[in-house]
Amino acid sequence: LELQNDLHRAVAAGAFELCYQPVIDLNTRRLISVEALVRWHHPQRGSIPPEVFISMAEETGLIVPLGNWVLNEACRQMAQWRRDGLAVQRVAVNISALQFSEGSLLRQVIDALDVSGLPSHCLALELTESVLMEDVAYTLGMLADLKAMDVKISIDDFGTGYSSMSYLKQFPIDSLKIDRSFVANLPGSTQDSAITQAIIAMAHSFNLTVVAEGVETEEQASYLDSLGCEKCQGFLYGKPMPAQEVNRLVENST
Ligand code: G
Ligand code: G
Ligand code: MN
Ligand code: NA
Repeated sequence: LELQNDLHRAVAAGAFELCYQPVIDLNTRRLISVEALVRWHHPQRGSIPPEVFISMAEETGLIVPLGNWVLNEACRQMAQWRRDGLAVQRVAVNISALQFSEGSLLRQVIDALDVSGLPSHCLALELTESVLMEDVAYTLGMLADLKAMDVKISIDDFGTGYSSMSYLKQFPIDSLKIDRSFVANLPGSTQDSAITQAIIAMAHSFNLTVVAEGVETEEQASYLDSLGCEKCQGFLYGKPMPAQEVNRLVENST
C-alpha cells in the first residue's frame, strides 16, 4: 500500500524514465524503429520491475495517467530524434486494457501528437489480442479512428492470446509481434518453427509485417530472416536503453 502511494505521487510528478528497445530491419540489419518501455526508479527502493508497478497501475487505474505520460514522452522524444536527423522511423508505445477501453485514448493520442508536432505515422500503438477481442465493436471503431489518423497498430505478444481470424482480417492492423516464447527455442524446436511459419504466412496473407520478439542469437535472426520475417527485436541488438544511447547507437552505425 505504501508503494501504491509512492506510485500515485510518481504519476503526479511524472517521475519515470522511458527506455527504448531497438527494432531491427532484418534485410539491412539496421535499427528501423524503437519500442518505448517505462522505468521507475523509486527514491528509496531503487528500480522497481515494470511487472510490479505496471500491474499495480492497472489495478488502481493509475495506468491511464501513467500511460498518458508515456505517450507524451515517447512522442516528444521521437520528434526530437527527427529534428536531430536521426534515422529512427517510428516509436511504439504499449497500451494496457484499461487505457484502451476507458474512452480517453483517442483524445490523448491527438494531444500528444499535437503538442510534440510528431507526424502520426511515426507513432505505433501495441495492443494485445485480449485487449482487441474484449469488445469487438468498440475495437473496430477505435482502430478505424486511429487508422484514419495514420497511427500504426501492432498486435503484441501474438500467439499467446485468443483472437479470431475473422476479426483479425477486419481489424486495420499494420503488424504482428511474435511472442518471444515462440522465438526462444528457434530454430531447434520443430513445433515453435511450425508456429512461427504459420504466423508469418497468415500475417503476410493479411498484408501485415512481422516483428519477432526476444531475438537473442544470430542463429535466430538469420533463421527468421530466411522465413521472411521483416523485423526483429531482442537482446542480440539491444536491451531497452535510455534515449541518449539510441542516439549513440544510430550515429555510430551510419
Ligand atoms: O522491459 P520490460 O521489463 O520493460 O517490460 C515488462 C512488461 O511491462 C512488458 O509486458 C511491457 O509490455 C510492459 N510495459 C513496459 N512499459 C510499458 C508501458 O509504457 N505501458 C504499458 N502498458 N506496459 C508497459
Ligand atoms: O510484452 P512486451 O513485448 O512489451 O515486453 C517487452 C519485454 O520483453 C521487456 O521486459 C523487455 O525487457 C523484454 N525483452 C526484450 N527483448 C528480450 C530478449 O531478447 N529476451 C528476453 N528474455 N526478454 C526480452
Ligand atoms: Mn510490447
Ligand atoms: Na511482447
